[in-house]
Amino acid sequence: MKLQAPTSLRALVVAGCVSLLSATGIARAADSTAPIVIPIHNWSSQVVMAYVIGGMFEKMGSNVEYVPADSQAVYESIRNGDVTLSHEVWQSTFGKSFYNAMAKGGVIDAGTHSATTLEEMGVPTWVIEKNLCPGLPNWEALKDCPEVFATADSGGKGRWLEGPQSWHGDLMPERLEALGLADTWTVKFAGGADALWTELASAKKEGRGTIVFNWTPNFTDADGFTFIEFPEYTEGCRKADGGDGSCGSPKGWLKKAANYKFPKTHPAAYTAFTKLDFSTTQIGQMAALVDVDKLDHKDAAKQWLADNEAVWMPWTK
Ligand code: TMO
Repeated sequence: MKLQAPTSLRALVVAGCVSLLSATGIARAADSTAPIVIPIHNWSSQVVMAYVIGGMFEKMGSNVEYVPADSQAVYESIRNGDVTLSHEVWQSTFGKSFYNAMAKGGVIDAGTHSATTLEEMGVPTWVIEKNLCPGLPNWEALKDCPEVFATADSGGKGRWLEGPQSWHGDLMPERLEALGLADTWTVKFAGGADALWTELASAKKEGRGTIVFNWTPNFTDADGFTFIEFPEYTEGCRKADGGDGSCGSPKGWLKKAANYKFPKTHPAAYTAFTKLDFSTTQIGQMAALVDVDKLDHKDAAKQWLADNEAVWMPWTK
């Protein structure tokens, strides 16, 4: 009996405090001052977008840190909390690593951009207009024109210039094998994305056919780039997924990922991150600021933020 009075009194005081807090709005926790860690990878739109998103978070009062990160291993880093988020999860190259990390626990899906994606081998459209390999963009045309795409380093075979091997490993060499093209075609890996753009420029200057890995959204959307049409992608068709590898890349999604604690530690920034949504045109422009206009990534992001307040401000509200 004696114990009841203080207990109910305490309950009353607690209830009073709660209602006072919610009445004044103090109950909503502010975002942590701990830095939001944003990864930096090795293609232009991703780097510009990292600084665009970081700039937006800073405008909201958050602290931000940027870390260079491997674009496959980053999902494990997000899972264990070393990295807070990923803002460009491309289905073809990173879907598997993303879902593997999600299945282990610690990574959440923070939404999908409006832009749809394709990451595929292709040719500058003028190669098709000049009819350098009749039948392109159908892949079967490649059977009859490897010599058109031979280079000094390709041993007489036609060459595919792939991106850096860190993006998707042996996907393309496995595809050449699976399609029965490996006797007459070979894959060379570029050291970085810039080597792809240099190759496109020099091939054009020399009027020489070239096949390079590329993707959309990208700055090349505006130049005329045509992706080769391979046998359609189906779930599990790749060698790495147990298939025979004789398929092209998916017409895919572009997602956002986050560590599962991000909504709790930074509720306002997380909410803005879930609302954030870029279109094909916007992502192509971010890449073009660097690869066409030659701004550095940070300046490109500053310019994008200044020119597009009407786009990103509403996400922060
Ligand atoms: C991941 N990437 C857009 C370079 O294909």
